[in-house]
Amino acid sequence: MKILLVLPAAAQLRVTADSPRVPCRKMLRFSVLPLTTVAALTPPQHEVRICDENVQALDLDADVDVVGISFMTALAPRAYEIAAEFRRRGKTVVAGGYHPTLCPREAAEHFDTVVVGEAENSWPKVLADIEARSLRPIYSSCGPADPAAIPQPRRDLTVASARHYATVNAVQAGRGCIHGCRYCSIAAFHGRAYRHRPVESILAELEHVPRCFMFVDDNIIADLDFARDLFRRMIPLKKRWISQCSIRIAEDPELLDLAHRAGCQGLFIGVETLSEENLAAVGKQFNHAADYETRINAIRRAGIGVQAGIIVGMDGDDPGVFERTLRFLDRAGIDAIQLNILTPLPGTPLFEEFDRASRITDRDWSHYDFRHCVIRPARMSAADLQAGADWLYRKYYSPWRIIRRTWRTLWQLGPLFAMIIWRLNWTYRYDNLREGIVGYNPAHHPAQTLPRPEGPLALVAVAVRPRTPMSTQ
Ligand code: B12
Ligand code: SF4
Repeated sequence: MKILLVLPAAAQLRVTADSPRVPCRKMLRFSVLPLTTVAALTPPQHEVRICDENVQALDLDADVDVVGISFMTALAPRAYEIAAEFRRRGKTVVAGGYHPTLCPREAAEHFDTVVVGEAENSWPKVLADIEARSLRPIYSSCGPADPAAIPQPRRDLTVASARHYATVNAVQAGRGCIHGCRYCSIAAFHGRAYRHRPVESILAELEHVPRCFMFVDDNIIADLDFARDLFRRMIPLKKRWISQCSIRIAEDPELLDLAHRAGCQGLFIGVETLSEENLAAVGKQFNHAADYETRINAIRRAGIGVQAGIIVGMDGDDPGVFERTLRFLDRAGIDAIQLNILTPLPGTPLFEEFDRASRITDRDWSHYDFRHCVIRPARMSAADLQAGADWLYRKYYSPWRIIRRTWRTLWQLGPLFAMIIWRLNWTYRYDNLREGIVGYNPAHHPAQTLPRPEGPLALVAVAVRPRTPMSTQ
């Protein structure tokens, strides 16, 4: 059979036949592993192609028999649109990934079949059943996949489009996480457990991966003994990589040193919030707000850059949270942030909690991209949460802050990392401008409401916006 595997993209980021230019945000594009992994699990008698709508227009009239679509919650509406188009053309459409796993019944309304969980245990069976015309509506992975069975991805399928990504060289050392943060889909998908691949298999894969790559693990230090063993054995390979992990790496100087010597250049770390009350409410007590600066310094002193994940809109957040967070970020020596508005993703304990309390105000999944307020916050209005988050993002990525941060990074971590941080920071700024992010600081302007212009007008709006008199910039 001819199989097409698709990653849908949000409307503002999508490449189409009418708008073929790939948006200039290479630094924020990485890993097509969901597709290249499923491709690698496809028995060899089938022909596989992939399409990531972020970089390539989707051909709805493609000559294929089966279309597999991988999607997270924010992309579910687009995935359903694509599925409908292909079904209209007589193709068999299969759903997989985070959203179909956590909302299988909803996905089943739009697809011929839904693969719940990891593809390792079910994808070959799905294809065999399609050929035998005995397809079932839902296939559930019978238990977690054996990590030793995770295949090397089909990297050959990404060669043509690789130039549009920060890196397509993504490697997965393990899946899941030992923690159970209430807002996180990882525990909802994998259970509160971490399974890693055999170190030998990872090292064998790394032989075929260029010098610079990314571990897409959500918490690469979830199993400390494994992490130590992996890092130690990676030292002779002289690779350079980035990954994600909890801030607890800073508690272990030996592990930090090993990570650095193994080639770790930067880590995405879930700092999330400066409030202990918030941390307790979302089950993230292993973060200690009082220690953030010391720990971030320890990581950077080890020669590793830090991008922080920040969440605003938790129940302990009042309108002062945006300015407090900005001041902390200015002090803390963080190289970049990803700012998220608290979003209860379906399937997580947080979703149950907000749903029970009737605090979910928007069920348009395309707004579940962590940039839209979809809840009724506890200590401010939804409009203030949206505006405050926009304001914080815009201020953090203001030109002079970017220059100051890059200078500090150059001084502390050297020219290569400084160059990456420079490009990453400007990409975030460009993204914000393109999306027309303006906002205001609700602590000073509780009654003010500014529109969120879209398209090219957004650039003009940002350029001519009135400066807020109490602005910290
Ligand atoms: C790299 C990454 C990205 C990249 C690329 C995404 C991509 N699709 O490749 C980028 C930077 C673009 C990205 C963006 C976002 N991401 Co992201 N991302 C990841 C990350 C870290 C790794 C993805 C990956 O490569 N996984 C490796 C593959 C092999 O694993 P997998 O996807 O689970 O695939 C297996 C199964 O799910 C299944 N499967 C998957 N697809 C398919 C398809 C078919 C047909 C079949 C049969 C099976 C199948 O089989 C696979 C093998 O077993 C994941 C976390 C994670 N561990 O997966 C988060 C994750 C997917 N992202 C998430 C989120 C929330 C986002 C954002 C919305 C917000 C944000 N702040 O990051 C934005 C989206 C913005 C937008 N509007 O587009 C959430 C999704 C949760 C949810 N319920 O929707 C995750 C799970 C992170 C988390 N901690 O919760 N992300
Ligand atoms: S530590 Fe990170 S990956 Fe693990 S459950 Fe918490 S948010 Fe999710």
